[in-house]
Amino acid sequence: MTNVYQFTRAITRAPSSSSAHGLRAVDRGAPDLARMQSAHAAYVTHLRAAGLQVTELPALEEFPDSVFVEDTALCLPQGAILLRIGAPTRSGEVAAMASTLHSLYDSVLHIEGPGFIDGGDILCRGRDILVGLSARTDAAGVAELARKVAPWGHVVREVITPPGVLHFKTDCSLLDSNTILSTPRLAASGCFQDCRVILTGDAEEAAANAIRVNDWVLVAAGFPVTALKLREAGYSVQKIDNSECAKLDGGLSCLSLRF
Ligand code: CIR
Repeated sequence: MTNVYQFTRAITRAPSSSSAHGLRAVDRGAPDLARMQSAHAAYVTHLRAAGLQVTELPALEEFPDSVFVEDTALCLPQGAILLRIGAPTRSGEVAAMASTLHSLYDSVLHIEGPGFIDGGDILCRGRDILVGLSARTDAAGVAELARKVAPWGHVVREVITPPGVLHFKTDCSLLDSNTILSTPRLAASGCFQDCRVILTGDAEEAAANAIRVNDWVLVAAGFPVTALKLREAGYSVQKIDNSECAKLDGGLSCLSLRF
């Protein structure tokens, strides 16, 4: 099994000018498109600086949430799996990702349904894959994923996303094969008992969705306690503006597929 945080490639999609119509649980105003584009460009720059070859896809105006490419697919060393996004307005984003994955992978499977599963609910720890049930991911979706990845040697464990939280990974990130960054509310569910857990700082739950990419941990800017905890634990931290995506309940992991 390859190292869980070492990647050579990523896929991103430019924010669309329809982003103002993106889904959100609470309306804190429309994202500022210019600031979102500039933060997205910085994100891509940091992925490249971390050593990744980045495939940048064009914006899809008909899908306001399509910048959040993570939800469309699961990319594993053995192949990719096109998912079945739980939000009806987003289901067409999966077909829009298919040709790119077919060009990069020999093996591309897809979740056929009737269940639903979003990439934001999937945390890969190498052989073990944790999937959080959420308002977007149901038990049938988890079960189909488990059947699809079993021949590749992966084992899926169904876990719970805290109530009111969009996705499982809204509240956690993998820092290395044995270390998780988590909010206290998710860690309290007991799903990380076999790991070392670094908790986000008080009132810094929005910092939990970070990404470990090779030697770097990319973290949303504005959460100094969590950033300090990560540095003290020995990680190299790169802060990135996530203010506009946060208005659409999106975090840093949502903005790329990494493999
Ligand atoms: C949605 O509600 O689907 C988008 N506004 C945000 C998706 C964030 N994606 C993710 O957490 N993987």
